[in-house]
Amino acid sequence: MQIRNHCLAGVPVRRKNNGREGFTLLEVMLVLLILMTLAGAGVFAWRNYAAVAKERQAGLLVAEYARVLDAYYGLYDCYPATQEGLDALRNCPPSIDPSNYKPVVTGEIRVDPWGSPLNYEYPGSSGDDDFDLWSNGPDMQSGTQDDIWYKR
Ligand SMILES: [Ca+2]
Repeated sequence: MQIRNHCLAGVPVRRKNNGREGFTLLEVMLVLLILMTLAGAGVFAWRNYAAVAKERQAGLLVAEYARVLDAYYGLYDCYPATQEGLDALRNCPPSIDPSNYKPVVTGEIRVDPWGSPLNYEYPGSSGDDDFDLWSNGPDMQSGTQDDIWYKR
């Protein structure tokens, strides 16, 4: 890019470049529009990724507590009753002799990625000697389509 300067009566004058050097307002607006579209698509993709990651995390949490419940079953030959809930994994429930009780979980019972406690019922809906365990999912409501269930 060369700019030629001319002198008119001793005053330097910059010559017009007939629009070839620099960007028009339309070009700048078009570039901004493209950048905003790409940024919007990036934010959407990231939110979708974060939602999928939380659902996977909830599935892993449910599976982890199912294994802990099986460990409990291995020790006491029963699952905790619905009323005893997952708290029976760390505090002696009424159905177990306290002198024989050892907690299978230390610390708090973890909640799902949306902050809701897991749901637990025993006996479960299968009718077998098994439990139901599920997360409420993103809507934090039980009994809706986004619930995340433990399945054997
Ligand atoms: Ca739900």
